[in-house]
Amino acid sequence: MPSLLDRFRGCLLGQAVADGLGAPWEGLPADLIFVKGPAEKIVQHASGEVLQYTDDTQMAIGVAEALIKAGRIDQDVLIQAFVANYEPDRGYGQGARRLLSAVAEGGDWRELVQSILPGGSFGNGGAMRVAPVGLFFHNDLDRVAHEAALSAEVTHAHPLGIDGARLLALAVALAIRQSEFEASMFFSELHARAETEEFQWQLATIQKLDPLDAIGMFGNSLEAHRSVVTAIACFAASPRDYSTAIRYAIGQGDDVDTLAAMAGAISGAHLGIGQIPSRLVVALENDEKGRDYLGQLASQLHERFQELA
Ligand code: RVK
Ligand code: MG
Ligand code: MG
Repeated sequence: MPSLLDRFRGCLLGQAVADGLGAPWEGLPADLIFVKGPAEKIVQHASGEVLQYTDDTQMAIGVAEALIKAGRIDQDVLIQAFVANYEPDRGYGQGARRLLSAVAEGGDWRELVQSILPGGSFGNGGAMRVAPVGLFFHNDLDRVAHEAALSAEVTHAHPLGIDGARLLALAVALAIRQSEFEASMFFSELHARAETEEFQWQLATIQKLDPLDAIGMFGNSLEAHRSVVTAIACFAASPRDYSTAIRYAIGQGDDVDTLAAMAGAISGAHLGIGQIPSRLVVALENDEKGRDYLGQLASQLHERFQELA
């Protein structure tokens, strides 16, 4: 069984690798990925090219850094971490880009988060970056749900954007808590904590299905309610094999960097770093906040977790 530290490493690196595998294909339809890929070949990554992660992982790094600093989600510390790390060419959502640029120029996120997108963003940006919250609070599911919502609120004011983050963080926490994946308990815990009708419906439905059959049912685009349960299903359909979970995610088409990043974070948390193919981990970019940094960040987050436990 992997150690807790291996699971922390598996989660952060599993997300980054999957994000990098999916990134070149983001926005393309599934049939084109099948023709040019296919997903199975993409996951083998024989090309030798460096895997560059995108906004998904860059923001997850910010969440981990903010947790290490404050020991909880302090929303002002978090938004400053996002701004400090922000590199616009990492492929941010349009609303997120406008919000982070405005905060960098002195704007107040509490006002911007309500005004940039009407009713607040329901994008999957709150969910794609939230995995460190699931790691850090995995001993207490109510706390996971609470802190995940706080982490989403700085950029995503819409209830669906927040619920997506809550559920993805809970999926990471449950993936750690279950040494042997057990689908019915996993999905009933998620269902019990979903707060929006849409996610409650999706999680009630998935409990009646084989996860493999459910992957194609709940969408593949960048709205939280069209991607979060899909990514969770990719993990649930392959709980013992990281590459297969990522292949399922990339095979969906459209928002594949994010589907893969979310599935990769859950799978990595469940299986640990030792189960992620090392040829993929070594292909990950290793500049300032690349592979080595992600490994150190996982260790620091684990250390801080132990201090506060
Ligand atoms: C590009 C209307 C809304 C909306 C609302 C739509 C990166 C907008 C990552 C918006 C992920 C988009 C993804 C994304 C993460 C959201 N009314 N439209 N109330 N709420 N939308 O900008 O971080 O790839 O079209 O908040 O959630 O890899 O631009 O960003 O795939 O959803 O972006 O929402 O996006 P944002 P995000
Ligand atoms: Mg992205
Ligand atoms: Mg994306």
